[in-house]
Amino acid sequence: MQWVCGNRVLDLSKPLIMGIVNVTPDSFSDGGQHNSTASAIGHAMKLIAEGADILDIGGESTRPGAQDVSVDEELNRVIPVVEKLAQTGAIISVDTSKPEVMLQAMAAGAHIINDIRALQLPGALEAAASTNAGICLMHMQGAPRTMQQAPHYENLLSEVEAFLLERAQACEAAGIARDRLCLDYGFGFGKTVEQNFSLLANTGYFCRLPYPVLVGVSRKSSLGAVTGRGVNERMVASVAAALYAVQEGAHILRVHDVAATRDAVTIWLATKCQAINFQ
Ligand code: 9MG
Repeated sequence: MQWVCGNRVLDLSKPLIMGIVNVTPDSFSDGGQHNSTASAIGHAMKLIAEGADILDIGGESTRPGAQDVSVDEELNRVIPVVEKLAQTGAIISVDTSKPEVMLQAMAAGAHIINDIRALQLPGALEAAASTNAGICLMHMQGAPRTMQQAPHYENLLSEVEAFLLERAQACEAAGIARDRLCLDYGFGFGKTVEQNFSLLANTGYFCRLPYPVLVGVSRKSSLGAVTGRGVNERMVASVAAALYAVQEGAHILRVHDVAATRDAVTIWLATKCQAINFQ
């Protein structure tokens, strides 16, 4: 399987690692450490050195309860970082729901639009369609500020699947080729702990669809709920959950801890290769 992202074609025969670069002063796991352009760029370079295949640059926190950020503020945070990192040849994803940010990020050299709102804001679908970006469509019930208040599903898997397929069809109807799309069931976005683990356990259910699947479990509160660990102590839990997703067929892992995830995926691949050789 391949994912067409701008002028790049990503080979998905092995899992890819998307490193998270938050340019948000209130980011839940970076504590504002990377809120300046320079420190975000420095952090991104470190993630590349650790083995990131893609960098996901975000200027708006998506944690539960997070406040909205204006278009201008998001542009000020994200665009200088995208411009600089694009010069390095890295594959750049922009984590945004705002059409203006999508357009300016693509003009600045980004390759992927990662939208937790699946291009549902006014003008977002049209903006994305006017570019050649790869698109990640994510499922969320509700909105970040309120999504954890009372998540409810009659049938979790089929409702998430129906939403993702509806958004993919809307994209294709707007002229976005199927090979530019990627789906994400949205671990942590309007789901209980049990629902999150049910989705993770059923990653393969989504991987049977004709789209690549991106999974983002890194440092999320459901991992803390099960392990009792604080946000900065969840690396092992994050890697374990990511590896479960890979074993189920996930194509892209969105992670904070690139080096640890890279090691885990390398061992998983080495083992898988032997399993194939001795069959
Ligand atoms: C921006 N962001 C935060 N968590 C995410 C997740 O799980 N998936 C995607 N695609 N984006 C996310």
